[in-house]
Amino acid sequence: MTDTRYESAKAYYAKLGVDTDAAIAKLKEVPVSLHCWQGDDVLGFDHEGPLTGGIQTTGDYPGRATNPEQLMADLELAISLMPGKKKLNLHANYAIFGKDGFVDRDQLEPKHFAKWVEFAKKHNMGIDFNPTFFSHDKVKDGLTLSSPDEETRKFWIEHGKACIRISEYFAKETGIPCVMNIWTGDGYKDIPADRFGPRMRYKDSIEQIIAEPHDPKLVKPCVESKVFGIGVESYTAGSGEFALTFAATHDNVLPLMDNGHYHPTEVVSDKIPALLCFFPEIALHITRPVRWDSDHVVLFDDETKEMAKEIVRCNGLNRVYMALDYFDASINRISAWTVGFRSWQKALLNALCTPHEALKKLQDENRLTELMVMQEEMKVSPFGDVWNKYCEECGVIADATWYDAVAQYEKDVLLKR
Ligand code: RNT
Ligand code: ZN
Repeated sequence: MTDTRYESAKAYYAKLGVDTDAAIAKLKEVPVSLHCWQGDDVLGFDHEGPLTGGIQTTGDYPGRATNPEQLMADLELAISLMPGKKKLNLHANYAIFGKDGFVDRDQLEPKHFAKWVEFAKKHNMGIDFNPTFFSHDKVKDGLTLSSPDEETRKFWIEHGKACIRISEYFAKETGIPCVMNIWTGDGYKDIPADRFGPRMRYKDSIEQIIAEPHDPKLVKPCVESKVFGIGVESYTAGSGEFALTFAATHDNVLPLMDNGHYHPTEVVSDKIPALLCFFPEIALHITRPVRWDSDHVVLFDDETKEMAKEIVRCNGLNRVYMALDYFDASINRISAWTVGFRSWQKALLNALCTPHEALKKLQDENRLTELMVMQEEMKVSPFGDVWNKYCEECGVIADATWYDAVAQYEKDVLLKR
């Protein structure tokens, strides 16, 4: 059944100049970073207490993972339902303290992540990493790397440096470069009296962090910008201009765009080709903002498709590090992971099955009426048959019945937590 349908879809695409076999083969090689933090509402294992720092999860669906074993078990089920190549995205607050006991974030060492390395190796994944500048009592007055309090700032700089060392350890262990992303929620709720000072301190702090010795082929530091956060509506130190200019003026630092971090009518799909004109490599956080940076589960929607198309048609699949970043606590978390990852896989496959050359030609010849007709035609292409074939080749269930395994696990495991 899949085969006949796939053969007919393949013929449809071939007429447009698209080789669906090649699209499928290509996508199997493209890593997408899966964030560990959807599984436990971004809480991690290094502190008691709520998620703070301008980000929020909402909902109290049962079954949240509360320890490393649970989180790994949940991840394992999610991964088994996702086609394609995965990387694991960890946050520093997911450190696993063994018998030597707890250390604070400025003292973290590779050994605190050894279990994660084991997990990643078992699943053939590289690892990406994030220092955690939130949910901690040393966030002073909402500030970390931009704090006017030198002791506070120093603590967080040391945390960043420790994370560079851990990132290099991940890269060496897995043989795959580690993308290390710096995001802080530093900012002010109301009109600040000094916008320059915090940014100069933020700049100096990140410079000190990246001065920690590392091989730029193994560790890829990124700076993630944000327009505002909950409780820091008026000013964020790491604004768009700040992060972009920082990356542009420092060797081997990548800008990271999170598509929830801009004004609602701005689109990251348009920013991707702009940045690729200048940066050898860039990084993305893929999320779904609903009215604000709400971090809803990624769906196969128009802007998601458009971002994937830009990456593909800029020939940027090996220049853009793609990571998912969302957290929904109101639905089954394993399903949230799976739906989001599968949606981004669909978007990439859809992009790889788009006749970009033919469409560009229409644009360059100013045949914009026909361009519109073709773009609309592509929306009803037999893409689903290519998707089914891709899932089949990856050994995962193509249709929505993958959810049966999640429902069963919810009953057997999650509801008993
Ligand atoms: C917050 C940023 C940041 C976080 C993660 C948990 O708005 O998007 O990337 O979501 O670090
Ligand atoms: Zn993000």
